[in-house]
Amino acid sequence: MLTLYGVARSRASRIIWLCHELDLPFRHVPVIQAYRLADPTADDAPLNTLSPEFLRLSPAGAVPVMDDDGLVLSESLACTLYLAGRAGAPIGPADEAEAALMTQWAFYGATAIEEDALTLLKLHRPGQAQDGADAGIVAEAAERLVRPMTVVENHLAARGHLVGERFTVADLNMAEIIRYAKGYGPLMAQFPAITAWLANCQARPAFEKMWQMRLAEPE
Ligand SMILES: N[C@@H](CCC(=O)N[C@@H](CS)C(=O)NCC(=O)O)C(=O)O
Repeated sequence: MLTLYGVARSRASRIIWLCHELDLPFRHVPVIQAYRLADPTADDAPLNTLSPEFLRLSPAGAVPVMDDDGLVLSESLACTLYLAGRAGAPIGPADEAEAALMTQWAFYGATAIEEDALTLLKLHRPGQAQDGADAGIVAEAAERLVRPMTVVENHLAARGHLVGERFTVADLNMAEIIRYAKGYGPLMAQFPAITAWLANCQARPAFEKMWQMRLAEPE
């Protein structure tokens, strides 16, 4: 039995979405990020990323972590690639070449896109006037994103999906990363193929199931 540690309002969302795609049952332990609690060390604090029992499982003190019959794995993208690799096509790889391409896109998303996209999510206030230091940081992050997102845009415009011309874990991982930038209109407007692809990814019933789980959790 797969056990997943991490609230749905974290990168655990990637694994939850994938489990729903694969109809893979899992036990959910909603470990919350310590920084979201006033006093994560208080006696009555919920299980969080600084709780000693969680740190014994994951010394990095970050969610998600999963335990698959004794295999304890952290890093959300390692988790999704592992589960999809075991499941195989259509969501996972049909062969080693596809597996390599799925790994390539996961690394590209994590190293070239995720950090700046997260900056947009954290600092941009959609629909509100923004000035001061945050506005500059947001503008710089968006500027840096143009190059890697153009790579993704051109690939999607030509192929429709990242790997194998079907929805796979490569799309799921990248969609979850690019979701962080979705609220920043001036950037997204430059990428019509990404915008259409992201809408299709998020229209999938498994995404919707994951999203409802997030919404059911406190902000
Ligand atoms: N690269 C890691 C990042 C993990 C990470 O930073 N997780 C955040 C939540 S999404 C966290 O647990 N932060 C804990 C904290 O800062 O207290 C992954 O993809 O799993």
